[in-house]
Amino acid sequence: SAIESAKRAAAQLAVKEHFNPGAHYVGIGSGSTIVYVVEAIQELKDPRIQNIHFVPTGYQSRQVILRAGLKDLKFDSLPADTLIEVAFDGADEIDDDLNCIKGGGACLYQEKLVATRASKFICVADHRKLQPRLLTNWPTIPIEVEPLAVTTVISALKRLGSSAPFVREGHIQKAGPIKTDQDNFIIDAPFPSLLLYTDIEQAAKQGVKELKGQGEDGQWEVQALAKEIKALEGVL
Ligand code: DER
Repeated sequence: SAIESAKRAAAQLAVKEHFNPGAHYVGIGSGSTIVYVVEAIQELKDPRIQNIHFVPTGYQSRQVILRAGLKDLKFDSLPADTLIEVAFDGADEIDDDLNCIKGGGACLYQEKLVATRASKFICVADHRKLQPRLLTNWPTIPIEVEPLAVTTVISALKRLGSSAPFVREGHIQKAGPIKTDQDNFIIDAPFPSLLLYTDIEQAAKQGVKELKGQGEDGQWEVQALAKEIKALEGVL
């Protein structure tokens, strides 16, 4: 399909530009796009690849590495103070500043562990994932939660403005909640599309312009609005 070929093309470009066959440690993410990344690495047919330790980000990721005949290394076996040269992974949505929504595949915990230990994080995705702001196509923020903490986290998310956070269920493939590779639950928290600071700034400038047109009262309002923007700057 067109989407699969877009994923494959993105993976081949990512490997061509950012994969070094002489690397010692390479992170491998989870999901379907990452399969094309590993295929592209194999297609290089560079013998040095057999000396690389590929660090998985969960059970499925490790299966992709092993099925390709590559060497895997558990994250906690990485020598201390050693960085993974590059980590490849997918995402559910990405904005122009490369902020990502991760966790559609419920592997975000180890994905973020590996990403934080990598010198370079390469997000591989087809065009559907790139949006001007997050929560456009992907309406929820996935969060990994210890089962004991579910009710606490749900009420905290509601206070943060999430309309109806819910525990991800297996539905037809599993009765009840799904469990992550760490034996935790996933809460999917719906949030309205993220307001960018520039949105607020734009609205404030527009507001000031309109108020200035209202003479004396407008001036007072302008000061009040300026105070509000200052307060917002503290929050954002
Ligand atoms: O869970 C994640 O963040 C994964 O990277 C995943 O959602 C991306 O999956 P895909 O490559 O199958 O879209």
